[in-house]
This record gives sequence, structure tokens and C-alpha cells, in this order.
Amino acid sequence: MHKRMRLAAVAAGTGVVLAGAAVAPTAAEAVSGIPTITVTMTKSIGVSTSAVHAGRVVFKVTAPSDPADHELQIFKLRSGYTISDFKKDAGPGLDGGVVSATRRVYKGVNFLGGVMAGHSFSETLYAGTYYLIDIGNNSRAVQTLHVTGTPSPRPWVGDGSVITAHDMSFSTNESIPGKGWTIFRNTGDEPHFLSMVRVQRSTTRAQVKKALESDQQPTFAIGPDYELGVVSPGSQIVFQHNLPGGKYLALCFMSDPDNHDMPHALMGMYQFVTVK
Ligand SMILES: [Cu+2]
Repeated sequence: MHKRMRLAAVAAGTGVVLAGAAVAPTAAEAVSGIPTITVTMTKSIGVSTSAVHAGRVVFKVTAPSDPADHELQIFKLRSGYTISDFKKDAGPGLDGGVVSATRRVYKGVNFLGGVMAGHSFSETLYAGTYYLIDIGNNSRAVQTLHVTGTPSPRPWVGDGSVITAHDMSFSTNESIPGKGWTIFRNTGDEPHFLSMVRVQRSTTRAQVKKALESDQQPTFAIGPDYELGVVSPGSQIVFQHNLPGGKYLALCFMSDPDNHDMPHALMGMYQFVTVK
């Protein structure tokens, strides 16, 4: 589906490529009253601070030399599951269709989103250890971020637009501004992510279904595309975007362990979104 090796890389399973031209990175704008954590992605992952007080933050994700090859994913581990468990399970589970490993990852990891390099997102951090990984390539780099205390009151980021993921669909008739901050929220029981690509106005669900079920490159995807990291049930992030107006196709390719690790998109998790 994508040139990136996804955390949930299912491209190998479907052979579908829906990626358009990459979005040109935009400079992140500072948001007043909210601390910014700059994440610099090379072969390793650098953070501007490795310890922060709980509360809303903005992550500004950069990759100075090759932004198209880097995408941040952040997560926390649930009790009883370790980073070495995750490293052991992620490949077989999320890439390899080993259902038992997928189940362990979904149970043990609380995915808290992320963005492609060149973009920013905001969320509220709570006490504990956060892990930062690069899902844009084969890097095994891991960085930690330590959060302490209880959340301080800080201003909200966002302009009211929302894209909601369910099991296995996105809400219908979602519309977001071209430039702004939009909530991506997961109200389902499985982790989901959001991959968006601009498509021709005439594109129909039937065409998308056909493309997903075939090995052919879809002709309706015109780009640019935009992709967010994985968000676990009950969580949300607010992502910054600057996209040309038009009709977009939102997709999620996470694996469903209840259905032999079938990618969600093949279960109908795709929807058109309007960018105004
Ligand atoms: Cu999904």
C-alpha cells in the first residue's frame, strides 16, 4: 500500500498501492502555552527533552535529510508486557500474520499515534514511560520519553474537525479544513490508523473495493497522501495538516486477529473524507 514499512505492514498481503505523491513537509507552527517536543529522526531518534511534566504537548517531527522515509509512532506498554516482548512480537504479528503475536501486541501496547516527518501532532501525556519508534523504515531505533506528575492545565489544540475510527469503518461524511488541526479518534475495540490519499472526485466505493481486492495499482489515487501512526481504542491525537482541497480516501490497514489478521481495509474500513 505504501513504500513505508508499516508497523502494520500489510502491503505484502494485499499488493495494493494507494500512495500518491508525498506531501511537502511544512514548518510546524508553535502553539502558544503548550510545550513543544521536537523529535529528530535519522538512523536514531533524538528528542529535545527526555523528561517532561504531564499535560498537553505538541510533537514536532522532523527528519532533516529524508523526511519521506521517517514516521513517528509513540506508545506505552501495559503492565506485564516489555519492550523486548514488543520487538519479538511486532514482526511476526503485525507483518507476518501470526495471529497469536498480533493479539499479544494489541493487549500489551497502548498505541498513541504519531505522524510522518515534517508534521506535528498534539496530545495529552500522562505519567509513565513513552516509547518512540520509527515506522517509516527498517530502523530499530527506540527512544524513551519520561513523563511525570499530573497533567497541568494547558490550552486546547484543534479547530473542531474530527475523523473517527470504528471497528471496521470511519464515520461517514467527515469534512476537515485544508489547513488546521484535526482530531483522529479511535472509538473501536482494535487499534486503528489513518492513511489518507487524495482521489479523483468521481471515485466510488465499488472502485476502491475492486482495487483493494486486486493486485493492480488504482488509477483514482492522485495524491498527496498523509498518514498517521496507530491509535489504540479510547485514545485520540490532534494532527496538523496542510492539504489541498478535494476528495480523499481514508483507509486503515491494521490486522484483525479475529479474522486471521485480515487488514481492516479489506473488511470495509475505508471512507471518503472531504478536505475543504
Ligand atoms: Cu483499523
